[in-house]
Amino acid sequence: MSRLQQMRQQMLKDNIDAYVVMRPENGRYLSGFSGGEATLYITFDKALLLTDFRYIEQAKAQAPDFEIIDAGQQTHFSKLAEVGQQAQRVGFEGDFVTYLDFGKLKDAFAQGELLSLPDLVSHLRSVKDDSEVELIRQAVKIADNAFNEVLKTIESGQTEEEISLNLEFSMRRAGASGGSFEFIVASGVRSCMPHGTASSKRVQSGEFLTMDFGAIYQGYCSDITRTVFIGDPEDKHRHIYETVLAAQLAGIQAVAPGKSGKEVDAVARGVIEQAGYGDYFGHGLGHSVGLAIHEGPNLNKREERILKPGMVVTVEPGIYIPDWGGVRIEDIVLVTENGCEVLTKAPKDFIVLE
Ligand SMILES: [Mn+2]
Repeated sequence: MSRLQQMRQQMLKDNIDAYVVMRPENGRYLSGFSGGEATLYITFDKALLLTDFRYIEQAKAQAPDFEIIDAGQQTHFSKLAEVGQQAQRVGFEGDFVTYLDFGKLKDAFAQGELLSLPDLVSHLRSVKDDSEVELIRQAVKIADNAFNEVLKTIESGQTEEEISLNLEFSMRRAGASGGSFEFIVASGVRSCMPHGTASSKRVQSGEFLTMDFGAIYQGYCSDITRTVFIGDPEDKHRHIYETVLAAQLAGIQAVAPGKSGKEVDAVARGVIEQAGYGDYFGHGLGHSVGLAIHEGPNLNKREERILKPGMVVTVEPGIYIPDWGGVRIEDIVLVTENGCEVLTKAPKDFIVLE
């Protein structure tokens, strides 16, 4: 079944006769158009892609199942008012449309009712098809390769920003269109900040170095974290690393269809709690990845949604000790029929650099 057919099936279930897509990832997912600046208007007999002069040719080439409409000098909202005169129950992305745009949508569909259905497309996106999995595999491979390359160049005295830049260069050279988020390169005490983006701090001997980065390949994201040690580790460094690794392996082992996000989270979290570091693991175990770097379902304490084959999630526990440092290890896994396949291949045994 095509994505458009799946979409319409979902619209039937939600009892709506039209849906407006403004989130670029959702538009790309349904239409194939990667230009970003488009509004989709989908009914049971129409699939329209509203864009402007700059993107007409690209949209025609990328979105063959959609009728491409040049909104010209009109806004997408006034065009929607024209094409959507019959619509009675119109779904939209309540988690994306701004307050101002919501007012314009209301004016455009003055005759009908607007329903916030933010999960409609993201629900479809959560299970990846083979072509999507293939692109994610490529994005993961590019990041794995960057880690292996950059590992050879890391030395004390280098700034975190230089390391971040080297990761990006490596991935761009390998075909990535860019990084999938602002990279985290956090060394020494900064490694206790789960989201410490690369700074001008120089890495030194006796420090952990956490690198959390990823590539975008043909629209699809990867996400990997590796923590290495520079210099001579103390027992505590090894112990914290081994604890995080044990939690990560247990988390991966727990990923399977039928499990909820919170069940999987609990398994990895249990390992860290058992070791006495529960208070130092303050974030969720993982999230889904696809056209966006953070998608649902998640793996965390609250996630009730159930994993299904074809979902792609990260498993990324960490321990962060204030004024000391932290460790996080993250892989991407594909949920399969009877468990999961780890897509990330970069080494994750305790790596000690000179
Ligand atoms: Mn992540």
